[in-house]
Amino acid sequence: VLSAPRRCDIFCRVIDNYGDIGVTWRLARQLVAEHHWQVRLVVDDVAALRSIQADAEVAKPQKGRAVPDIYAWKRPPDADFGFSIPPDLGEEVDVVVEAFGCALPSAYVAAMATGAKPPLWFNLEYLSAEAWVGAHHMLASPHPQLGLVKHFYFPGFDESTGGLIREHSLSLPISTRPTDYSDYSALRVFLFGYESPGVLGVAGAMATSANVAKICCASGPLAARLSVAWPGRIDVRAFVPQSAFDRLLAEFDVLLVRGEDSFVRAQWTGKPFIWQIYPQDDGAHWVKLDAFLGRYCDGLAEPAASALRNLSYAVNGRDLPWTAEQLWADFERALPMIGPHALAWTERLFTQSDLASRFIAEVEKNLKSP
Ligand code: TRH
Repeated sequence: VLSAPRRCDIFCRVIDNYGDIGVTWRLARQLVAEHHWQVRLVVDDVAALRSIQADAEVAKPQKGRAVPDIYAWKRPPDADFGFSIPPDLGEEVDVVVEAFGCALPSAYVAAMATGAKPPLWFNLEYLSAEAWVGAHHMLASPHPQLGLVKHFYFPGFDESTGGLIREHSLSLPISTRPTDYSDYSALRVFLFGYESPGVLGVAGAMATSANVAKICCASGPLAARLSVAWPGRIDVRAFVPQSAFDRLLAEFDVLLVRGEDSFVRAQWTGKPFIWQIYPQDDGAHWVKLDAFLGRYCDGLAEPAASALRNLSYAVNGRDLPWTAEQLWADFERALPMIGPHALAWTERLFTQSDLASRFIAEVEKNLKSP
């Protein structure tokens, strides 16, 4: 997509963990590096951002650098920013992204309405494979007083949605170690999950499997628990910068990932993976998990589809009439089918345009309209 180098402010509040900032940072970085946008990322938890990026990338705002400028969003949210945001905002910014309904500071919203041409305002939603997402993508919500319009931008898995974040620099195969899934006798597994009974059970089954040669776990509460439960069996991996995360995942044959961003990155490897979805109090995550599995397992024959589904349910904590050991063994046996299926899924996703391209197309369309 051809685009003018737009000026964009992205706001993010970190609810917990690294997904909110992981997604927004990735998008901000791509808009700058690949589309030459000027992006200011305003985040309330700069420490979370530091955990996922190289220190070299965190610096004071500086014009002309190929990385987003980072601003601390101080609490309470309407208090001042770490660096001043220009008051004549309408003149300064073309696009505003409110990540995951984080609620922009009211003074900022008021300033948005004062420019000659108000900026385009998007709420970037969480990723979901549910069928309704396409119909809600880009729906408009007019502000009751200020004459501003916010659009809901829904990432997703098909052309009717806002797409998935995928840098242009990424191409298949990114694997550093191509796997022959017909021989699953020396598997290398990578774990980046939440500490929960479901994951602990399945990780224990991996630890006792003769077919698993290596288990690496990203440092954190899960790695700490597993290291105690399976001394000598778990390699704890320190966090790598987000820009090195794809290469880390590509070292392994089977991945367990979580949340939103690592879930998408696992798919770019083309490798078999199990998704531990971020649990929601009202159980809404089960619907989302099933929506994804419905799409992902389409075309995967039995018994492989059931092996993948059941292991996914077990990891996410559903009570099932089988042990974790039985479910993991079924999954191992199904790998000769799941392996090629995973790659075909990824290749299919690669034929679609990526999120930033679709986002920019919406921006250009809306900026041109009177
Ligand atoms: O950390 P997550 O579980 O994040 C979340 C948040 O909890 C959020 O509130 C929730 O709404 C959302 O999930 C769905 O998982 P996620 O999304 O995978 O984010 C992790 C980020 O950390 C991702 O950008 C990759 C990055 N990362 C690294 O950069 N280096 C590493 O070594 C590891 C293990 C992860």
